[in-house]
Amino acid sequence: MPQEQTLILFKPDAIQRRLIGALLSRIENKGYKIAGLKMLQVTPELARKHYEEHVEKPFYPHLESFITSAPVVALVVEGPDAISVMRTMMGSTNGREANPGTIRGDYGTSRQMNLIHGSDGPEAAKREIPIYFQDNELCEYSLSLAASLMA
Ligand code: YYY
Ligand code: MG
Repeated sequence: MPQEQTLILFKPDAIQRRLIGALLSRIENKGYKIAGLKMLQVTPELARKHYEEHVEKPFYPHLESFITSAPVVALVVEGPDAISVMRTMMGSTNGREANPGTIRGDYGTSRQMNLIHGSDGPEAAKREIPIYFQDNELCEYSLSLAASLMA
């Protein structure tokens, strides 16, 4: 059961819809630790770095204009199997296909405005976290025993 860190973004639609608290609660209720947290405006340059593998795809211009349209909240979420468990909690990319009970399944019907980003594997997490966070912006701390048991 590896302790992992994953990069999570609450996308512009989540902020516009005032869902920061609701989405953060799901992560905290699950028992994961927040190791980093900030609000920022994604620039086109940052978007191209983050979505490197999608830059040449036909949907990329729309993705870039969406992700740069308003601020996002970036988080580093830490805990056992955090990368894959967060992906499961997010649900499928398209809100119409995402299962009820998942974030995308519960809050939206869009493929593009799908509320949340999460690293899709260990390689991606390792690449994406430093795009958004300097080392000194991440906090190391222990959770109390009760909170750790939840994780
Ligand atoms: O990892 P995930 O966010 O679930 O999907 P990706 O395939 O990595 O695509 C990144 C992002 O791009 C997706 O969250 C929505 C958007 N997108 C799109 O607008 N149209 C597509 N056909 C595919 C993806
Ligand atoms: Mg992806």
